Amino acid sequence: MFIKQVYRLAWLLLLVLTGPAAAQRLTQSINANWLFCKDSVARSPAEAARTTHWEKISLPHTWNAADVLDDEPGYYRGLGWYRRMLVVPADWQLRPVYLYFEGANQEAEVYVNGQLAGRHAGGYTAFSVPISRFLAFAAAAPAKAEVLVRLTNRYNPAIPPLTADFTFYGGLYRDAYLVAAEPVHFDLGNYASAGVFTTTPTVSAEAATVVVTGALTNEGPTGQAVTVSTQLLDHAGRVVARQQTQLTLKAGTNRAFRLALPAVRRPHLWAPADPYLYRIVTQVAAANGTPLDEVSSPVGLRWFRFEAAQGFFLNGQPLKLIGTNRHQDYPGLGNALPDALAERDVQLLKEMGGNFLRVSHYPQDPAVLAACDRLGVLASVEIPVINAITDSPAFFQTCRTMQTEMIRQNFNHPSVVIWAYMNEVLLRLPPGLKRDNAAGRAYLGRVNALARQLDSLSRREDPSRATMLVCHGDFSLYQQAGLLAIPQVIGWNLYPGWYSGDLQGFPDFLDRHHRELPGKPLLVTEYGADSDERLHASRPQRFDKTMEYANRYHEFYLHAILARPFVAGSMVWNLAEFNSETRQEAVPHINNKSLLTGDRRPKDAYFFYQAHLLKTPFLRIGSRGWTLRAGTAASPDSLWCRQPVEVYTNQPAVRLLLNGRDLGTQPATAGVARFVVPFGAGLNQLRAHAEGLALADEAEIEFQLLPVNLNSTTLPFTELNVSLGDERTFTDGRLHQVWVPEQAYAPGGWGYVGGHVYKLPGDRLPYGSDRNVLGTDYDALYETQRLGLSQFRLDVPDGEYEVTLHLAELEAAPATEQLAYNLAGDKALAASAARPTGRRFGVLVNGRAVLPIIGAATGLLPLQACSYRVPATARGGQGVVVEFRAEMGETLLNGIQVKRVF
Ligand code: GCB
Ligand code: CA
Repeated sequence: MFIKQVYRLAWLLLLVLTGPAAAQRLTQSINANWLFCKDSVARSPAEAARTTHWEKISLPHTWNAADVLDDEPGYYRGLGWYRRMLVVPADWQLRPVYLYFEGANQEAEVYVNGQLAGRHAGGYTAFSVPISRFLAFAAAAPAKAEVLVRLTNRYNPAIPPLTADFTFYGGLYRDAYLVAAEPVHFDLGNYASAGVFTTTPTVSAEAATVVVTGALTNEGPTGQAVTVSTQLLDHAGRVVARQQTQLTLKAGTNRAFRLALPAVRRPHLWAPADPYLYRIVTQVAAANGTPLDEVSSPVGLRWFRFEAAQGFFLNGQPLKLIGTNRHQDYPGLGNALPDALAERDVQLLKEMGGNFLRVSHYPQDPAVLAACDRLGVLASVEIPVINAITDSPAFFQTCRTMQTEMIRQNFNHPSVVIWAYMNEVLLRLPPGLKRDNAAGRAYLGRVNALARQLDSLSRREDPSRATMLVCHGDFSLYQQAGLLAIPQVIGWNLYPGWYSGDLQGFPDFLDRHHRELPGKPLLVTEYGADSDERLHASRPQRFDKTMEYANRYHEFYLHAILARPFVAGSMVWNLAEFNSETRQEAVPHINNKSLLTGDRRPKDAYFFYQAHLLKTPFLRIGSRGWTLRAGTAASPDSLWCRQPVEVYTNQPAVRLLLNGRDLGTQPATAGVARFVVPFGAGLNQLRAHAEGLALADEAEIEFQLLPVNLNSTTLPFTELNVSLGDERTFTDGRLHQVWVPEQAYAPGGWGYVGGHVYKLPGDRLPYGSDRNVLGTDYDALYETQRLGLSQFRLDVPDGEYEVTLHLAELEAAPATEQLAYNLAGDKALAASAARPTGRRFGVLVNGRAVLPIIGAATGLLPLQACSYRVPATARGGQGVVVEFRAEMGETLLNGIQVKRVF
């Protein structure tokens, strides 16, 4: 009791001595305790308040986390409402109070106590809303206020992006804050920026100058004399330079200030290898010394330039920029990520050895650039003007506002070296327009006008960074539109050997740029190939989505990039798999041109870059996602199957052991040591190590060994899963099954008899379709098929079996919304527009009719997975024979599973 009282006294004393909680700005997150309702009916806040189905949520939040993954095309793009009570302390009556949102997609109206307090357009930049005048304080009591946010992610022709290959998740998907300032504070009304901007006009190894500019606002009732002071602190917190100035602020005014600090001698420079950060703390204080507001941000002392012939230079040294792009979503969370996941992505890029992040295609969470500053990753940021523009004053205005917000909000990040403003803006000319008709030319002129506005705005806002415009691979179109002359750096998104042509098209394109635009620095802002961890091929082909093709693609591209000094840098598309709701591929709704899976596990290509970029010894066994494999024994009496294993390393050679047995060493060429490993049935333990170094990696691979002769006694037949019309192996980690590619029947073994592989004439796919097959997660299996086959047979021993047939009709009307990213032009689209013709055929298993497969009547619907399982008894050495008898159109089979029961 007594002790408690002493404590209380001590507290009181402390309060009296220090006064009320030190004045200054108070910033507090308000992520908890929101209510949400998805409602496109309510029109007004009053109507919304009457709806009863409010759901408790906390920020960050999106309403599209689930519906972008289901089989129903499209996702909710409409209104959502957020509601929250605020309790504002009584002593805030005289303080300017603001709500601050890091991002809301995409049109927001903020109401406080039923009154409109502010609005914002655009889903990727922050905004703040002054709310003091809507707060009602009764005497000395705290004010209660209800905040209501009306938000919509509907299509709006005045707001970019109009279309794009990613999902426009709706929601208050970043952090939200409540800010209470003192009446005199740094400008909180400047495009939601810090209101204080740091530049480093001259930096060299000998000396660096730092200048702070900004504005002060006096929202109080009387004029005030204030001191603005700034201190540059080194990493240890020592003041290395300071400056201050006195100002008089009339009531209700806003006044600019500028503080040039004395030069810092022999500055510790910022660079990817040593991202040394100073900190700058700028304060405004009253005449009596009471601090009123303070803003602090990182400072990296560095200088850079882009050169057309020699690429990028940092601190006077050439530096090849190598990195990735990043989208802001994560499996299961949509775009509503905690900061930690944003930071982790930058960390993963850094661990790869990357030194550049293209923050694409829109400004992202502030945590991303903060991590770039800290970890030493250079960055470009852009606004989402993608594929096309709207030729309207409103669209142009939104773009200019967004560009201004982006630059001012992210100004103080030393990692940023580029402001960009368009991505592949000529990919989709509006309907009816051609590059050579009058309307088309007029449109190109408007795009040019917008590009010029955004480019000069960026140079005016921030002369210290480069401007960039990012194009797709249609050189002459951008040339014709005059776009290549506008920015300081051109970004090219190049996919030869993926969407079109062959790999050699890539270096050819680079050389063309160098020849025709010798004065224009260039970055390869995108390149990549889809790769589905489940798919593998021994003969990889363009567009087969196997890991092996992607590996080959990256090996070729990186080599071409490194061999050309005029290529300032390159960014892989994309760091991780991301959601694009309209995309139909091996994994529907997912773009998997990436170095990491959605849950951020490394694919081989990630190791490949590590092997090239890391300076410290590195060695990893590849194919981490292919630990369950299958294959046919090398010969009728062998008990192993040879398959490739790659080891990624920056060491000269690698030794590989299989279950302790030495498989010898292989030299590592261009970062890869290649082995052919004789896998036995069951568990195979691999251990790779670099000679003479304590550097090793291990992997366990479970192998399902298939007999050559199905009546083998040394390797008895148990089950077989075959993907028809397919050259790839498909590993299903969930059911722990491996599907092998089809083969023609040979006596003693298994395979199809007759028929041909499904392939659309003129299609870019080597075989199969890339349409979303509904009712399955195994799209890749159903997307390939054999047509016109007469049998599928297996010469299995006598016994009882279970046969499962997998079927899907791939002839279907064209998708209503075509893939945004058909960079190959319209030919491929025409091919996928084949009309369903209908078919009817009978199936017999060992002579017994299963059922006639009659199109829709038996469930064989376009793009719908369908399977039938039947028992089969093999007698008298006949094996299992599945017969297909066509009555109308061709027979078909997408997959077959045969399992021995007895
Ligand atoms: C591009 C786009 C990007 C797409 C990518 C692709 O050129 O800029 O947004 O996601 O290609 O995968 O098609
Ligand atoms: Ca955040």
